[in-house]
Amino acid sequence: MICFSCKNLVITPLPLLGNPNVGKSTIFNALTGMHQHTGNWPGKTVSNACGTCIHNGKNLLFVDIPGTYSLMSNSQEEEIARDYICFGNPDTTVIILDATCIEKNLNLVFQTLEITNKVVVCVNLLDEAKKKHIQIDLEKLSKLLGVPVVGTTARKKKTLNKLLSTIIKVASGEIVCKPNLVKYHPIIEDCLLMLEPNLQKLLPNEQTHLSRWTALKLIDGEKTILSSIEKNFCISFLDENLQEKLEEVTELLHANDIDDTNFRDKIVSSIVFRAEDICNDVVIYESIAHSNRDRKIDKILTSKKFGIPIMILFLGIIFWITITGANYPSTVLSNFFGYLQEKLLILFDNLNAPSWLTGILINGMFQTVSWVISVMLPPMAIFFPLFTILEDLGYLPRIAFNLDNYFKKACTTGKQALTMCMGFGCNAARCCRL
Ligand SMILES: Nc1nc2c(ncn2[C@@H]2O[C@H](COP(=O)(O)OP(=O)(O)OP(=O)(O)O)[C@@H](O)[C@H]2O)c(=O)[nH]1
Ligand SMILES: [Mg+2]
Repeated sequence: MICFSCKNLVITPLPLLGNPNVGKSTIFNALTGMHQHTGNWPGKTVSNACGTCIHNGKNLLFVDIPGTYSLMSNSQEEEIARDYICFGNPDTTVIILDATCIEKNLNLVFQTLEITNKVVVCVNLLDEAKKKHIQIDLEKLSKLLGVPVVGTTARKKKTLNKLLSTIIKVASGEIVCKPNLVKYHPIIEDCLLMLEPNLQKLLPNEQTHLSRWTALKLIDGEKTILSSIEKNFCISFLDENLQEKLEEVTELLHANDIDDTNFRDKIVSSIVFRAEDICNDVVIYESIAHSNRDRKIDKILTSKKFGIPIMILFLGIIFWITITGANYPSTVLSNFFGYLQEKLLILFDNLNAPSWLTGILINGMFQTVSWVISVMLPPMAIFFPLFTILEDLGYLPRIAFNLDNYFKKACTTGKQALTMCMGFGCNAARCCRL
């Protein structure tokens, strides 16, 4: 594990964790001066990226983690995030939330609080929340979660100062977090208490705080995470005493109608209800009409009946503008390069250049480059700005949502639709020109 010195204290790399598209990379770039890919659709960051920043004379190392909705390892991104938080043992984990939909984001917060108590919650996109007339009581949120909460607008760098100082305070122990964990079904809580003592004996001394979370995973039987825990901490869950307790726990759960089919549902629903309660307490919608209008538009754009036709219409218009619109600049460029080529041929002729040199330089290199420019540049110059408008309107994530089911059948996700559209847009325009 790399550690960074902060004068009197040593801080391990600080992960920036959060749902997709909440501004992790934007915050990361603003803090470190790096250029991680940002954009208005989920899933741009696919691997961890590191960068440093100096605050009040202290060096901090941040890690931009791929966006994830949970730490339950349903995808590669979730596994990367989960492994970093579980086994990276960071001094502080920064969880970034989208201020416009805190409720959905709290799931990840509660899951992370099971693993580490050194957490700073950053409520980003406050400017967007303001536009949507949403107010958030950050102080109350902090009290309810039991960890510090800081509000930011990542595009305004100065709003990040408080975030930095809070991170340092948590990492140095100046602020001690006392997270309020979600309470599950009473029988599940009893089962966790039964397993925890055995797990505390089994886990390495510095990891005993993971006993509750590990107990949950054991009952859930999440194989990939359990084998990761065994491998990373060099332990085995085949311990006789632990297995006996696990059998006892399973019997108790079965006696209360909780089994493999509904255990995870019960966990998730407890988290969802807690998130809902917290949001009812801390989120104030100043204009119900505004939020209702957004919901109505969203419902239409993602509905089974209209979602796909609207998407085909939008993309069709963009492809049509790209293909027909690119013809004009393409012809101008091609005429210009043709004229230039003629002049260059005359020049080479006057200089008595050998025919093989004229062939290589003018008929070969110059002509190829000029064809590529006149055919490819205009469609790209039209298509990408149009695609950016769709991105800024927030329509790209809706396309990804609409196509997710179809793409899943091809063993991928709806997010790939956006890359496909980009490739398709440029290639279609290029083919038409050729
Ligand atoms: N208005 C506004 N936009 C923001 C803010 N923070 C980020 N954005 C925009 O939100 C979009 C998503 O930002 P990213 O930084 O790419 O989000 P991310 O969390 O890294 O996304 P993934 O890597 O896909 O998980 C970009 O278009 C950003 O410009 C903010 O505070 N206000
Ligand atoms: Mg990112």
